[in-house]
Amino acid sequence: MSETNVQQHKDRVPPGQKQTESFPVLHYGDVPYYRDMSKWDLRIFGLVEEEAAISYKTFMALPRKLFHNDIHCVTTWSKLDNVWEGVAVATIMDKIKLKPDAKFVMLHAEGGWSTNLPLEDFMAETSFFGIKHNGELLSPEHGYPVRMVVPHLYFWKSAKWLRGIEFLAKDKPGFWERNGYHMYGDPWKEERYDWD
Ligand SMILES: Nc1nc2c(c(=O)[nH]1)N[C@H]1C(S)=C(S)[C@@H](COP(=O)(O)O)O[C@H]1N2
Ligand SMILES: [Mo]
Repeated sequence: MSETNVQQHKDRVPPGQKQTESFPVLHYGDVPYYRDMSKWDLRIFGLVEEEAAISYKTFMALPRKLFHNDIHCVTTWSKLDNVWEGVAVATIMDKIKLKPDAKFVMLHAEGGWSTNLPLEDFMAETSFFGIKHNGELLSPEHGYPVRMVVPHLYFWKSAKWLRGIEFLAKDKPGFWERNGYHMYGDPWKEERYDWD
């Protein structure tokens, strides 16, 4: 389908964005192609009473939910009506006791990439750990086996190949945030770059 035939939903597309039907692949660095999932884990660390590491097997056995959302990339594409299968943030966080000064989160991806967001945004009911997109397991390019999805912020906050969740007292810039992107990234306020 050509872009001109896409059904337009102007009210759902933030300023400066264009609707797309495709699912562009964007990231810095190399795509990890996993062979042995026995070495994969999701680490939970920083300002927690007890650090944790969730194995692939345990993570994949967690209860899942469907999430329906629109996503907005800072490079100006927006993709509406995504259906995801994933694990609610609360499913993991119900088992984690945070220290009282935990106020921010750093998401760590395979290979060292990172992105930061406030605890409140991470804990939002619309944020989740994505495993399937539109009925298919995430491809390696889109973040297999697990990516964060935070649809109310620009899509760069949705870390692909998630491997770590770190709780912090103070906000700290992740990879793109150190390279000029906005610390928060609200698409409705066009918080694209740190001078916006
Ligand atoms: N690990 C990791 N996650 C990442 C990135 C990255 O470079 N590394 N780029 C972000 C950016 S800028 C965008 S727009 C989205 C793109 O996701 P997609 O390739 O599934 O469309 O992933 C985000 N998550
Ligand atoms: Mo992006």
